[in-house]
Amino acid sequence: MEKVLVANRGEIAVRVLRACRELGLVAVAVYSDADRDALHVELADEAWHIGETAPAKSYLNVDGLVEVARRAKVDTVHPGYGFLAENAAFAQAVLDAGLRWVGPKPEAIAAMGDKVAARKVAEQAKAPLVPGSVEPLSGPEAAVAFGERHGYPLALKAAFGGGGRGMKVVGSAADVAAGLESARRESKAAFGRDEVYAERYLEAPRHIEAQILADGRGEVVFLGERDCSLQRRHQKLIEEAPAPGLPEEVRVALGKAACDIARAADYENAGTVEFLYEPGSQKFYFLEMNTRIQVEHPVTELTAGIDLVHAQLRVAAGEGIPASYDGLVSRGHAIEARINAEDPGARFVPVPGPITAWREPAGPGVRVDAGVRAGFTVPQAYDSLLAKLIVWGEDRDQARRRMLRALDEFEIEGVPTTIPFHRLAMHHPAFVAGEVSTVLVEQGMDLSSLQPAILDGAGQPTAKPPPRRLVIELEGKRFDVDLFPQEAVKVPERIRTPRSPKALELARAESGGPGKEVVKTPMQGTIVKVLVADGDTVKAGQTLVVLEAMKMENHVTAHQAGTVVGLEVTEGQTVPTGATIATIEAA
Ligand code: MV4
Repeated sequence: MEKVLVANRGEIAVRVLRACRELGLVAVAVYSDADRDALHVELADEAWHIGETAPAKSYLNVDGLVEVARRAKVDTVHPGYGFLAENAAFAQAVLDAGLRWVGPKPEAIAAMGDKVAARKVAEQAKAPLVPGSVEPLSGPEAAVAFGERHGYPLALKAAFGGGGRGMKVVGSAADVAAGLESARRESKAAFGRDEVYAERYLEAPRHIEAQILADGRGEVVFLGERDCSLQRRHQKLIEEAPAPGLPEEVRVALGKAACDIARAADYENAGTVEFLYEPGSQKFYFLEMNTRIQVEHPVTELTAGIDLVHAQLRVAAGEGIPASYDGLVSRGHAIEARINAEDPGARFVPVPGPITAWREPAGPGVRVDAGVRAGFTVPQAYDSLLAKLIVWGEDRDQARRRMLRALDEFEIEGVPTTIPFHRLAMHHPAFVAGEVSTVLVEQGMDLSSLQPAILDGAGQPTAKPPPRRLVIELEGKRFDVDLFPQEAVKVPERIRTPRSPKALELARAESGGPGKEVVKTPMQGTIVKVLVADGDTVKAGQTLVVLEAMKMENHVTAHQAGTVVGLEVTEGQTVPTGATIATIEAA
């Protein structure tokens, strides 16, 4: 192994390039139009342009990537996570080109990517499973029959999906048809296939996952678990290792189940076996296996004292699992906070745009894995992860305090980020107590203190005009004084509350007049579904269009009942923030 193509972008491309450099390997980056000035391009030994910004034209283009691998004369391809990392056809194309693939064999990727097949593997390995349908559902009738047998709510899941995309929870037989259609559509859009299966839905489980490493010759080691329960709409926000409060015998059983599943799948390289865990019963259930390095791998690295990407490259080179991995003991506690270009004060809407200032925290026990820097423009086309802030402490509380300190040091300007959310989370009594669950963020946290970012007229966050700084010394003590300019700041529509009848009248006029509601796009993105037509009657809360932005589907709804007039969008159209979708005339 001498030269590695890193078929990815952002922080994980940087992470892998660094590992290559440390191992004396030549690291080759690829980039799309939007990534010409990206950090991963600068840090690579070589960089090759692979196409337009749209992922399908660049980071998802199998033939284009294999062609670049050939022209760059690499001997190995590392896929990172996301994009083609769990695409068996890409792994096969890499192998067919005579190159090493840093990951499991295409057969294992395919088996685990098909969640129904994965359940069969777990069954064969005698690992515990959530009760569910083994075959994909033939239609709504089959789902209703399953609901009658196992009870509601049901989880309808994309058989070829993952990460919650394409998953819908249905509370009753009446919701099955709509839930199934929505799961199928999201799955088709995200993964190109629309098979869906059903499981009994657990109400407030913890998400605990096991990191394993397999040499492909039957040896599998368990490298520790991570708790990834703190998420919002299936987007993980905070991960930690070890899982707080997990009884030792459960940890051992979970590690063994993960290794058994990996062996049954004839697995090779690093992988993650996900479980749902119910603290009350101390029962855990196999969810799925991810056949890639994960975003949250650093918390395992810091507690196990290992480098998982080095290990991946070593295993791919045929060196096997490092001997020292046998008797690993976990030390201390690690927490990771995902720093996303999102506005936590506005329902975590992704906000692409230019980063005008960027200063990372440092100091004891602090690690930053970033994919951006000052001056880079965060593209709309990719996910919103800018960086991961990972801290290690001797124990959980030291790690938590260290995270708070590091969050305070992190300075990012130009785009809003999830940092204010993380501060709130680190102070939340349930988090402090280690009582995490997958519903904590959405149901247990009061996020109302998070202010929306200041937006300009077009709905984009203004790069806050930097304050003028004045340093004064008063009786020998230094004070930094920030002077803010006096111009009126345009307040975004969603936080404007008309206070007087006159203001109310003006607001109405602006919104289309009395009885009219102009529905606008809350963010820039692509219209993937138009669910209404001019003249349709809609109820308040009814979805008008589905808007995809930064890989998430967002349902744009009518706020009042009425008739749709002046529909202005079509499927496939790209829209900016604040574009008019339609007007709803009150009935
Ligand atoms: C579930 C579940 C409850 N019951 N399955 C969401 C992501 C996907 N990997 C599986 N997910 C879930 N599957 C059953 N039968 C709850 C979730 C779930 C979840 C899982 C892991 C992490 C966060 C989650 C948040 C909400 C729901």
